[in-house]
Order: sequence, then C-alpha cells, then structure tokens
Amino acid sequence: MHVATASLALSLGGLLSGVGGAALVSAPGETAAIPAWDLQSTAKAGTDLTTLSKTGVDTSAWHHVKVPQCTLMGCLLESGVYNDTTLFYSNNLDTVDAQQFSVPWIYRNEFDLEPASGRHFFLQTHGISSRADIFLNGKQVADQSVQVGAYAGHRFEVTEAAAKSNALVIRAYPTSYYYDFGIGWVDWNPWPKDNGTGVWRAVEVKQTGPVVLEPLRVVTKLGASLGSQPAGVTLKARAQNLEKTAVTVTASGLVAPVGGEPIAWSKTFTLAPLSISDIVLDSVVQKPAIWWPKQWGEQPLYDAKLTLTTSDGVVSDFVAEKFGFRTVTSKVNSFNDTTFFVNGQPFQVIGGGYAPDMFLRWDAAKWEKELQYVLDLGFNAVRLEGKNEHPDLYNIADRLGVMIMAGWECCDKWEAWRYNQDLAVPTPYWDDADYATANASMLHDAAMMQTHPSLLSFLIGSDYWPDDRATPMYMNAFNSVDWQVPIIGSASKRGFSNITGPSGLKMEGPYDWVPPNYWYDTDDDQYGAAFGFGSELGAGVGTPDLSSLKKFLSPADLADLWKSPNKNLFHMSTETSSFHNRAIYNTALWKRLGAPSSLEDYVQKAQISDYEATRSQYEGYAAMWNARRPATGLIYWMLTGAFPSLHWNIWDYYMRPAGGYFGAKVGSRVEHVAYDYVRKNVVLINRSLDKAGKRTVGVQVVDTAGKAVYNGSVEATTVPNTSKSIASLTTALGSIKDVVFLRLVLADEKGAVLSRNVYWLTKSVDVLDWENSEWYVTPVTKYSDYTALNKLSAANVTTTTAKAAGGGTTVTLENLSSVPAFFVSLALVDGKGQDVVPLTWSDNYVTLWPKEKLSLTVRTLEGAATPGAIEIVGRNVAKTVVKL
Ligand SMILES: *[C@@H]1O[C@H](CO)[C@@H](O)[C@H](O)[C@H]1NC(C)=O
Ligand SMILES: *[C@@H]1O[C@H](CO)[C@@H](O)[C@H](O)[C@H]1NC(C)=O
Ligand SMILES: *[C@@H]1O[C@H](CO)[C@@H](O)[C@H](O)[C@H]1NC(C)=O
Ligand SMILES: *[C@@H]1O[C@H](CO)[C@@H](O)[C@H](O)[C@H]1NC(C)=O
Ligand SMILES: *[C@@H]1O[C@H](CO)[C@@H](O)[C@H](O)[C@H]1NC(C)=O
Ligand SMILES: *[C@@H]1O[C@H](CO)[C@@H](O)[C@H](O)[C@H]1NC(C)=O
Ligand SMILES: *[C@@H]1O[C@H](CO)[C@@H](O)[C@H](O)[C@H]1NC(C)=O
Ligand SMILES: *[C@@H]1O[C@H](CO)[C@@H](O)[C@H](O)[C@H]1NC(C)=O
Ligand SMILES: *[C@@H]1O[C@H](CO)[C@@H](O)[C@H](O)[C@H]1NC(C)=O
Ligand SMILES: CC(=O)N[C@H]1CO[C@H](CO)[C@@H](O)[C@@H]1O
Repeated sequence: MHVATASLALSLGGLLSGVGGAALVSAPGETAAIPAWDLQSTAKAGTDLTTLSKTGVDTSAWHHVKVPQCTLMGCLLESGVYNDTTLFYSNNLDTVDAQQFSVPWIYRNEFDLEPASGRHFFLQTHGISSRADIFLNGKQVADQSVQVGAYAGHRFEVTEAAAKSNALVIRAYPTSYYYDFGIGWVDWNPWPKDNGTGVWRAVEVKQTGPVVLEPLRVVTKLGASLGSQPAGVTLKARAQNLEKTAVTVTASGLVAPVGGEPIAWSKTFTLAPLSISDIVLDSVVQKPAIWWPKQWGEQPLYDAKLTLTTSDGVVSDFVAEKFGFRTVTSKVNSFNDTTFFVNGQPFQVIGGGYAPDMFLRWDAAKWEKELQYVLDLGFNAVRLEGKNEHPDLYNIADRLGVMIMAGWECCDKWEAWRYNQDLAVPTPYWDDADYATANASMLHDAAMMQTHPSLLSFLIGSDYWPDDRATPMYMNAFNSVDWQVPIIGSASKRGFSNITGPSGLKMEGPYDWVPPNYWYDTDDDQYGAAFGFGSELGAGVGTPDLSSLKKFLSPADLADLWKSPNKNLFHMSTETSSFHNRAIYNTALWKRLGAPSSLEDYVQKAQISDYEATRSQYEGYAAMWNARRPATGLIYWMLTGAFPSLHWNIWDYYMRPAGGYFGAKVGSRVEHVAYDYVRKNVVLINRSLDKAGKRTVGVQVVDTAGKAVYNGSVEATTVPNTSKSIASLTTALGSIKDVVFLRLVLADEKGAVLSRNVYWLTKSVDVLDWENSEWYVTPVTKYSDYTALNKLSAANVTTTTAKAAGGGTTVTLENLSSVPAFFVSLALVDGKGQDVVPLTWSDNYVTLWPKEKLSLTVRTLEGAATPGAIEIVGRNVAKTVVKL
C-alpha cells in the first residue's frame, strides 16, 4: 500500500449510498460515505490502532451512530449520551466534562469492498478536527502530520490494503483553537467542550479503474449580451494515471439544463505512466439560461459530467456537479468601498452572518428552511465566517437563489499574523506546517465551491488579511481550481496585501445596541453608519419571544432578564467577551421604554426595541444605496445562533421569528418607503431591476390618543435599483409634543399597497456620542423618551380568519378603536399552545391605525405541526386566542 500524494476530493451528492451488507462501492467512479461509526475514547479503547483496525474487534460497548459525520459532542448527542433539550437548558452545557476530550478518540467502521486486479480504491477525507491518524486493515494510511486541519481534505490510495472485509479506524486528536486549524467560535457563544473535535465531515470510499479524477471544475464564459449570445463552457478535472504504463482514455463531456436536452461530446487523451494532468473539454451552449439571485430572476441550473472510459469501453472514473451561467465581479469605488455586481448589475448585499449548530450537526432540511426565511426577509446573501459546512449548503443556495460570501474565520490560528492585534494569547504564529495545512484547506474548499452559482466571494481573511506568504499561496490555490468570483483580502479595512488590494469592506461595529438614527448619521462617515459595506454589524439584538425563552431558561434565569439588567448571562457570548450581558441594551430599554414591571412587559419591550433596531438598520442601508457615499452592503451580526441565544440573531434557535425578524423584514422589502430619522425624509426604495412606474405614498401622523396630526400624500415615480428621498416631514412632524405614530403606505397606480409601515417617534432622536465610540458600540448621551407608549388607552382589535388563496390562513385584524393598536403580535400555535414553526407571516408585530383593518397571511413550511389557534396580543391590546 502506498499513500498517494495529498490531493483533494469531493463527495458526489447523488452517488452517496450505503447499501447494507453489499459492498460499499462496487463500480468504477462510485463514491460512498462511511455511513455510520462506532466511537470510543482512547482512554477506554487503547491506542493500538494496528489491532483496532483489523476486522472482528468487539465494539459492542462503544458508542454507535448511524450518521456519516459528527464531532465528538455531536456523536454523543446522536447516540443518546447527551440530550440537547437538557443540555441547552439554563447553564447545563457547562456541566459537560471537558476532561474526557483531552485525549484522542477513535472512530471505527467495517465495510465490504470487491477488490480485483485493475480496481483502485481510495479513502477521501474532507477535513478532520484537529488532526488524525488513519488506519485500514492494520495498516497506516495517513498520520496526523498529513491529515491535519478541519478543512483539509485529502485523497489516499488504499488499493493494496483493501480487502473484501475492511476495518477503518480514525484517531482524532483534541482540538485547541490556539494551536490548530479548527472551527472556532470566538465570542459568538460558549465553546463546545470538545472544541469541535472529530470526523465532522464525511469520509468517503471511492473505486476507480486505472485513472482517477479530482473534482469537476466548470468554467463559463458569457457573451457581453447576457443570454442572447452563446456561452463557452469548459469542463476540467485533474486526472491521475495510477498505472506504470501509459493509458489512453476517452473523456466524455455532458452539459444539460436540468431535465433538458444534453450536449454530449468527447475527446481522447493519452496519459503518461503515473502522470497527473488536466482533462479539458470545451463546448458552447447556444442559448444559455441565466442564473439570477432570487429577487432578480430564475435559478436555472445545468448538469455537468465528465466521464473517463478506457479503450476497452469500461468507465474508469467520472465526476459530476451542477452549475449555472452567471457572472460575479466587484469593484472598489473612490471611497475604497466594494460594490459587487451580479450579471453586470450592481448588487447591494443585504444579509446576515451564519452560525452553524454549536456541535456542527449538519441538517440540510434545516438549512433549506433557513434560506426560505432569508428570502422571506427580502435578504439576498449570507456570510459564512469560516463555517463553510458541506456541499449541500451550496447546492441548496444555488437552487433557492441566495448568494454566499464564504471565507476563513478570525481571531485564532487562522489569523495568527504578527500584525494581528486581537489574536488570542498564546496562539503561535504560523510555521511551515501551518502554511501547508492552510494551503490544503484552501485547495479543498475552493474546489468544493467552484461550480456553484450562489458563490458571491471568498474572504481569505476576516478581521485581518493574510500575510504576504499566505496570500499568494491562497491565490495559487484559487487559480488551480479555475475560481471565477471575487477573492477579498478580509472583511475589514485594517490593512491589505498588494496582491488582493483593499478589501473595501468595513468592520467598525456596532455589535451592541445603538438607536435607529445611528444608521442615518452618514454625513461624517462615522463607524457603522449606512455607507460602504458593513461586513458584520448590528445593534446586537435578537431577543427570543417568551415561548422560546421558556424552552431554555430556568425560572431564575427568566427573572434575571428583567430584575438584574446588568447581570452576566450564560446564553450570550463567551464569559470574556464584551457581550456577556445585556447592560448596554437594557440601559436603553429602561431609559426609553421605562423599567419593566414583569417578565412579559420586559419581553414585549425587548421585541419593540429589536424591531426598531433591525428595521432602521436594513432601511438605512437600503435608503443610502444612491447616497453621496453609497451603502453597498450589510451583513447583520448575526443571522442565526449556534445555540439558544439571547442576542445576535434574526430568528431564534427554535426558528420562531419575533420582533427582530419582522423589523428586518420590513426594512428589506424590495419596494419600500422608509423614514430617515436624521433628515426627517421619506425615502423611496426600489431594489428591483424591473419595477417602475407611478407610485403614491400616503403619509399620516397621529398622536397617542389617535388624533390626526398630519395627513398627506406624495406622488413619485419609482426608478429600478434606486433609493431617493421624495418628501420632507419636517413640517408634518414639527409639532410633536410627546410620542406620535407615523404611517407610510406605498401604493402603485392601481392603488395596490406595496409597503405599509408604522413608526413611533419622539420630538428628537437619541443623541450619539461618536467621539467616544468603542469598536463595539457608540454611546448614547441622551435617550428618547417613549414612555408615553406605556400609557396608551386600550384598543379593541377583532380578528377574523379565512383560508388564504395559495395555502395558509389570512388573518384580518380590525381596530375598532379611535386609538392606535400598538405592536400587535400574532403567534400560530398548535392544539397544545406550542409554537408552530417554521412558518412565514406576510407581516407581524404590526401597529394598526384607529379603525384600520389589516390582513396578514401566515403559511407553514415543511415539517411544521398542524396549527390549532392564533394568539394575538399588543401593547394596548389584551391577549386573545382565536381557534382555527
Ligand atoms: C430529550 O429530553 C427531552 C426532555 O426530557 C425529551 O422530550 C426528548 O425526547 C429527548 N430527546 C431525545 C433525542 O432523546
Ligand atoms: C479547547 O480549546 C481551548 C482554547 O484553545 C483550550 O484551552 C482547551 O483546553 C481546549 N479543550 C480541549 C478539550 O482540548
Ligand atoms: C484607498 O486606499 C488606498 C490604498 O490604501 C489609499 O491610498 C487611498 O488613500 C484610499 N482612498 C480613500 C478615499 O480612503
Ligand atoms: C499548495 O499545494 C499545492 C498542491 O499540492 C502545491 O502545488 C503548492 O506548491 C502548495 N503551495 C505552497 C505554498 O505550499
Ligand atoms: C504595496 O504597494 C505600495 C504602493 O505601490 C508599496 O509602497 C508597498 O511597499 C507595497 N507593499 C508590499 C508589501 O509590497
Ligand atoms: C423599481 O424599479 C423597477 C425597475 O426600474 C421598476 O420597474 C419599479 O416600478 C420600481 N419600483 C418602485 C417602487 O420604484
Ligand atoms: C387623509 O386624506 C385622504 C385624502 O387626501 C382622505 O381620503 C383620508 O380619508 C384622510 N385620512 C384621514 C385619516 O383623515
Ligand atoms: C443601479 O444603481 C447603480 C448604483 O447607483 C448604478 O450604477 C446602476 O447603473 C443602476 N443599474 C440600473 C439597472 O439601473
Ligand atoms: C370589542 O368589540 C367587539 C365588537 O363590537 C365586542 O363584541 C367586544 O366585546 C369588544 N371587546 C372588548 C374587550 O371591549
Ligand atoms: C379610544 C377607544 O375607542 N378605545 C376603545 C378601544 O377598545 C377598548 C376595548 O373595547 C375600549 O375599552 C376602548 O374604549
């Protein structure tokens, strides 16, 4: 047996199979993941891998999982040692014994193959944290100096060791975020006690004939006039002749719109003995269907396949992927801010930062629902900071039309540069072996992503840019896989390598609470205000609503929320971070909305704060798209949480959308009217490429008693892809004494409402102290007083329900009163009163005008329980339950 040169390989989604009893793979070109593992600590199983990797070892006392991949904690959850309902409750996570993970653990599996002369077998890894020894049938396949790094995948030839019955053993070494290329969490959440150690990505077995292929690359070349000119398409894959003689192969290419007429062609290559060379097949698609981000068009995908057949007509290997025709480019403007272009159109990035599950348990169905939320919100992108996950993440994003900003993570081994001023001590700077690990990681993940039309960019650094040895190494890795989308040096403006040039992305905060006017304070280019590209920023909000809070907080934890506003809390960021408590957030809540009188009161005030915060941030960036210094993108920090968290997410761990979600959803509407808190203007926003025409904006202001203060309307013509100010409300809002409500309603020529939106405003905005800004927040020296909202007269809102056209339920709310019904939230629950999730609401956490009637539509997504009732409650609306 010999160990093949370290090279990369990918899973072939459609071919994964685990046929019980039969050989794991039995035909050339076939690839299958090891479908299940037996797991044990070396403290119990010992360290004699030679013996453990022989068939027949009794593993009945080990842990058993029927999944192809899991970290140690993920496996122990899967096998029932831990239960996440219990683990995530209160601070139970802290009680997990970390000591058990201080020694290596063993993953073991037995499987069958059908070895015969002329057949070659491979083990393919896609990253094991932190490093591993691999043994097959008593022989070492790789040691920990080669299989190292969470993202470094390798292909090892195991033909000589392969037998009919095989035993595979992987010894995974403990991960340190200081020393290893792991998958770290920085300040996002408490760290898992196993540090993510283990076989977190599948290990595959592959069978081939005399020639093996590396992953397929697809190079597309679109004509200047998209779609109406033929497009070049080149299929490429690196081929290795495994024999000591020259081999002649026919390479057959196939390109077909999914479900459509294929283009097939072929070419013959003679490969020198033991050589490695690129197989390159060129073709042309006459009428390429163009792939667009969801809000701009369709997502046509093409199948591509490259098959090698030997002269006797037998397949040696094949590779296949889906791809799409689109272009992505980026430009740094005169302010050094980056604008992305998709299919030549300037693309304002609107999205959030992704956190995987804390134990890296990958769930494709969950990710699909998360992207459905992303689209429901009006977002168009997700940033992955060093959480590049699995091929299905990209497959699903391709299908749904969401752009992905992939990249490496900050603050640990991945950014161990001398000039990194935020590096965790005692992380050592990179040595030669570290560069090799990073190189293998880049090669592997770039190859995994190359064909996917959803890729917007790869950020080779997050907080700091890679040094002048790593940068060209990364660029060479991208070149070697025919990378076709922008490579960005980092997500910040702290410096850059001349090889990438300036990143054009800013990382200036905030990460904690700021008032809504923060985003509109753009005249002096301060920090995170709505100009340029904010790569990770937000008011830090994301408070789950009460039903979710009760799932993971004890009664004492719940009391802390409103009785101990400055207390450190477990369900936040790490102990050592600036975000271990809600003090900044709570100070604002107490000052602006008044001290809470109960848990319910606190949570409702938190939803009001969260809604206001996310709406203003998304509106602010959308409104400034055509400003003096354009706002070119924002990534809200964060989109999701790795565990049930009290902050930094757009929806909670249980996927129950609340105030922050619906604020973000209003602020991200493709056609919208927004209120600029600083200039007191109405801004007409159009993020579509094709929605134009006459628009009317109704502008109404009422006081807290429901008395009309202003009633007017503005005519405007909307221009695609443009934000513009269309009216000043200085007069309309001139006479505010206390708190007023402002309603903006955008309607088209036929009177159809395109966007409707209510603000609560005081005479003046919160006063920001920009000079004393920290990296994570800008302090407020004078808070706005919204306490009048606690004294609203009760409103009587009636609810009627009907079946919605196209599925779901239409809920019509009517305010019978002469006062506004403030912040009315609706929860869809099952027969037992538990939240029904996942689901989408056309709108929620709404404020009704006196006598206003408003219809909302709710639809459940796949996997949701059967709805039984809707619970309705508002700030001045008593709770009612309407049975369905
Ligand atoms: C975990 O525990 C909860 C509550 O004790 C129980 O309802 C749930 O079924 C358990 N989950 C698993 C996977 O065993
Ligand atoms: C996890 O990583 C941290 C930081 O590098 C380290 O202090 C800790 O010992 C690690 N835990 C284990 C179980 O290796
Ligand atoms: C943009 O970056 C370049 C390179 O660092 C610098 O020389 C230039 O002054 C910057 N321009 C602005 C407007 O900041
Ligand atoms: C990275 O790996 C590739 C493929 O093995 C190799 O050709 C290249 O020299 C490596 N680069 C560095 C800087 O080690
Ligand atoms: C990068 O380019 C600038 C301007 O050309 C030059 O002054 C600087 O020395 C270069 N830096 C490196 C590391 O090459
Ligand atoms: C947005 O712009 C598109 C493209 O010009 C246009 O068709 C649409 O009517 C515009 N919508 C608004 C609200 O301006
Ligand atoms: C506002 O004015 C419009 C016409 O300009 C009128 O139709 C509408 O009833 C008025 N609304 C209120 C609340 O006064
Ligand atoms: C969209 O807006 C950008 C930025 O203002 C502009 O450069 C571009 O030409 C516009 N595109 C269209 C299709 O109007
Ligand atoms: C609300 O109005 C409806 C219809 O007039 C009435 O039946 C109901 O009793 C009122 N509810 C309250 C709480 O006043
Ligand atoms: C101002 C007003 O009409 N308020 C009414 C709203 O509805 C509640 C509940 O019916 C009444 O109590 C209020 O008088």
